[in-house]
Amino acid sequence: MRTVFTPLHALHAPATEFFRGERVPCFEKVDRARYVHEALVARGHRVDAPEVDSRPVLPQVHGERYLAFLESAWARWLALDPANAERQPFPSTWPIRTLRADREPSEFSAQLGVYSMDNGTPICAGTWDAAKAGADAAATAARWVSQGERAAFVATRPPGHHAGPDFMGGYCFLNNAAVAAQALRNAGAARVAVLDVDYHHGNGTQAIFYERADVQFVSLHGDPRTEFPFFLGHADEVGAGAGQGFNLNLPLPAGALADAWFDALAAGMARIRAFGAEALVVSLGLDTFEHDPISKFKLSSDDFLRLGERVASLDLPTVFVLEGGYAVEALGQNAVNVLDGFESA
Ligand code: OKS
Ligand code: ZN
Repeated sequence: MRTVFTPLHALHAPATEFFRGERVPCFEKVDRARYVHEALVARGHRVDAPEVDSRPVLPQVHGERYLAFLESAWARWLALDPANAERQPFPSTWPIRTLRADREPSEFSAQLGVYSMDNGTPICAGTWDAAKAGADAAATAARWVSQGERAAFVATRPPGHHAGPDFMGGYCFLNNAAVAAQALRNAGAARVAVLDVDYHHGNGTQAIFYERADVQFVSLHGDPRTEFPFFLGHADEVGAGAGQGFNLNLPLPAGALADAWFDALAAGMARIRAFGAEALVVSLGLDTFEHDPISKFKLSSDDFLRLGERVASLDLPTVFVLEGGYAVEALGQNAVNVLDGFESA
């Protein structure tokens, strides 16, 4: 399969995140993409650098104010104190119920609260450049597929599916899957489906397309009553306005086994067929793996071959975008298994 990768992902390398009240090394680490890249090369998949600038697409899926904030965030953090070069900014105040989000404060960390859904998404010096390179990679894969490639895989990090119209969260900054879907629309696909198979609900992707009928969002994920992102991903979220009926959430209990997961996948795929999608984006989280350190589904490495086979049966031009997956040493094998399953079908 044609795949797109850039070493610029390594510019995003924050040191720590908060976990159970402590600072711990980030789960979303540089090595993730390194292992995936190595496995792609070892398996003989063609790997190219991004060759499309996603800038024209970004404001179609994110607000300009958010984009400007994200691009300038590190420089503004440094401007507060040169010693901040050795520190990571985290939000500490959020405009939740009864507080006003419509009067944006000028203070940096307050703005960080406006543009973040959590304190789990650390920014560092290279975050913008890495995230932008990832969005460029997604736009590149979309171009290849719209020009006739059957499928392409985006081996990128940081991930994207929690990043919403105007906020970061869940390790995500720019929504790569949304960029790919929008780029496919721009290239002429009348209807695009996004199938999100990450363990976590893709709240950002859902939010971006929630009122649109041209991009369908279908997600299987751990039930938000117990799993991140907690505040979106329920079965009664079906889309709104023109988008009503074009959003499908299939939450499963934490601990769900592969059989139940594949039943939900079949239900989601039936809805994609009924929608009449002309192109498909798969938000390919691999944190459904049985040995993932932060998730609770039970897919085996062989199940990822089956996933690839099932997705191929939709018979659509397909862009795979890497999302989560933190069992780092198995990540390459699991990613390649999806691609090999797809190509064998
Ligand atoms: C705790 C981190 C919460 C989990 C983030 C999940 C990221 C992910 N602060 N999304 O698909 O894999
Ligand atoms: Zn995830």
